[in-house]
Amino acid sequence: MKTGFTLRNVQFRNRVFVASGTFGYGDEVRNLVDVSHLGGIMTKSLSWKPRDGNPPPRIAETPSGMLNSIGLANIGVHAFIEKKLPYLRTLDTHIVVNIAASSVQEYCDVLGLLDEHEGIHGFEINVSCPNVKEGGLSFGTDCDRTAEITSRLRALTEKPLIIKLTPNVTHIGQFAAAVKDAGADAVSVMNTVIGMAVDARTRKPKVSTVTGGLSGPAIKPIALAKVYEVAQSVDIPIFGIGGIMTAEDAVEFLLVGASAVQIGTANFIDPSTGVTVAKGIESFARQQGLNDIGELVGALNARKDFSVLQSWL
Ligand code: RRO
Repeated sequence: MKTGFTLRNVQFRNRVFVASGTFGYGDEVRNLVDVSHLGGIMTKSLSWKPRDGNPPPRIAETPSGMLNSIGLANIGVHAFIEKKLPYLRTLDTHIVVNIAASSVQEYCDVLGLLDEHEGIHGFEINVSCPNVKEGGLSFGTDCDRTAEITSRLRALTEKPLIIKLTPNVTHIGQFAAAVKDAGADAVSVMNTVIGMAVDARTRKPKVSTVTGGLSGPAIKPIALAKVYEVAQSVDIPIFGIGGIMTAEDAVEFLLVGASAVQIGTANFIDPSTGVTVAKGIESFARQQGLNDIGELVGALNARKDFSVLQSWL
């Protein structure tokens, strides 16, 4: 069974990754997960300087989901290189570093510094954090800005450049087309959906910033629709993300057009979900008589003239 796929100059072992912010820098789950069964690890977003993030409470459970307002807490790029990268280099999987920033120059500085170091196989650019005042969504909801960041970063690296898009826009397909034209190799679809949870008795919002990013199975149908829209708009690979708990969920994302998937919230229940999903996709493909998991990509059986998306695109 062929499980892998190629992005630019990198051959990934399989199509299942762990999503940024749900697997730390790999070391938290040391001895818990055999990462050699994953396509790769997307690290927690890194900025130039360390950030403490937002005040607590910053996580709340919601029906079939999780609301977060972490606020880009991270150790900063220098501590990452010194303290985390040496361990990540020892892992038998690919490492994609996620970068977030509050200015175009900061994105360039972080990527430029990381690009010089061994053991990083690609970059995922976060233009879609819902929980910070500067940068974050103010970039990711502006198509020209998103394209500008992409072309500036493209000029700095030969490694795979993946732009992580937000669902909090009207037409995500237009953003995917803009970043493709600016040189992106792939897109990640999608970051969290802006949401809110309220405690009726205390009359308080359940996260300190009032609104946060909603993830988990609650958003899976939204994510499937966004991946489908992007797949109708561009021909670059899509990493599908949003509430994947099982191999069958992952196959649904492949069918609507994702070339690979990322496991996010499920890691907080069981950090080895990605390994289970990767094995499960393989047995599903075998049961279907396939030789290559890639045969599932975009293989949705749908009347193409029926989707309401067609009138938008
Ligand atoms: O750290 C966060 O609050 C966060 C980030 Br950077 C992101 O990209 N998505 C999200 O839901 N939370």
